Amino acid sequence: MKEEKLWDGFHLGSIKNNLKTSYIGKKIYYYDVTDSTNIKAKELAMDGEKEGSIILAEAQTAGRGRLKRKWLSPKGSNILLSVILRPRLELKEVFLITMVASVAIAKIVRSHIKLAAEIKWPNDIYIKGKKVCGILTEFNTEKEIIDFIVLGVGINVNFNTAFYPEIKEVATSLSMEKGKKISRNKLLLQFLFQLEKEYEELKRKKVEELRKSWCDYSCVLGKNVTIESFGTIYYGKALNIDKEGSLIIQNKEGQLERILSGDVQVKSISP
Ligand code: BT5
Repeated sequence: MKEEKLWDGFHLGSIKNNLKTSYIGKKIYYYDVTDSTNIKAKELAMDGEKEGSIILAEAQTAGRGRLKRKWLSPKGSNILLSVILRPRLELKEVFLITMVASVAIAKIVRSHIKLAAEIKWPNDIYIKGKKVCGILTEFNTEKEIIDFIVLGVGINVNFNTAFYPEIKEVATSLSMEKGKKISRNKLLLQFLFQLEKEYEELKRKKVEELRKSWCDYSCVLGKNVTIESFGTIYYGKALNIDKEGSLIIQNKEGQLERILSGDVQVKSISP
């Protein structure tokens, strides 16, 4: 009798053969288990690793989100990835990289998986009100200039979140939404291709186009929101996002407030 395989690892040979990028993903550091792909990527970047190299893992023992939060992912189910980038950006422009990744993910999920992915400010991708992907952009600076950026991406692909009480009410996966298993290999190839495309556009200074795509996919703009940002609660209508990624909201008194980062709850759809 054939032994049933519990999970299928990434097929690196096939990924390399089918990769349609010029530099993103050309070099892959692949781990069965690691602490965090972002930690590994930072170490490599500090040692001078080239732009475009990626760190891919089947499981993480210290997968992380913002503010020391945990990122959960059972072995071999999802995409756990970090990309080393070396853009010429100023510190205040770093959010553009999160925008590039968000737009790339929303586009591929919409066009290839045919699910209505939306971007939830500042760093999530949602489907039908549940989180399917989180992005963690980290960086090191040298003399006020960005030396490298580590773009960490966790996409729930074949993850049955129902078994994880901590997140089951708020998280979903592509397979849960689609009702069938999704190929991680194909999705990874599609993501790397789209990421390079969007990143190249950014290098050509197409910031306004990027911002427009981001706004088109946003599930926050135009809605009444509650935002918790570093211990302060803000209420208002989300109006826009500026070039630096701050969310502009209009409070009840009609004043505009600019919020750098935080956790959003969408309250209701505005007329
Ligand atoms: C994020 O943080 O959403 C960024 C997550 C980035 C993870 C990737 S995986 C590859 C790379 N290596 C790393 O170590 N990290 C990156 P944040 O917005 O702070 O959201 C974290 C919160 O999301 C947690 O506190 C949970 O509530 C929830 N969460 C944890 N795991 C989740 C999952 N798999 N799907 C959906 N939500 C999850």
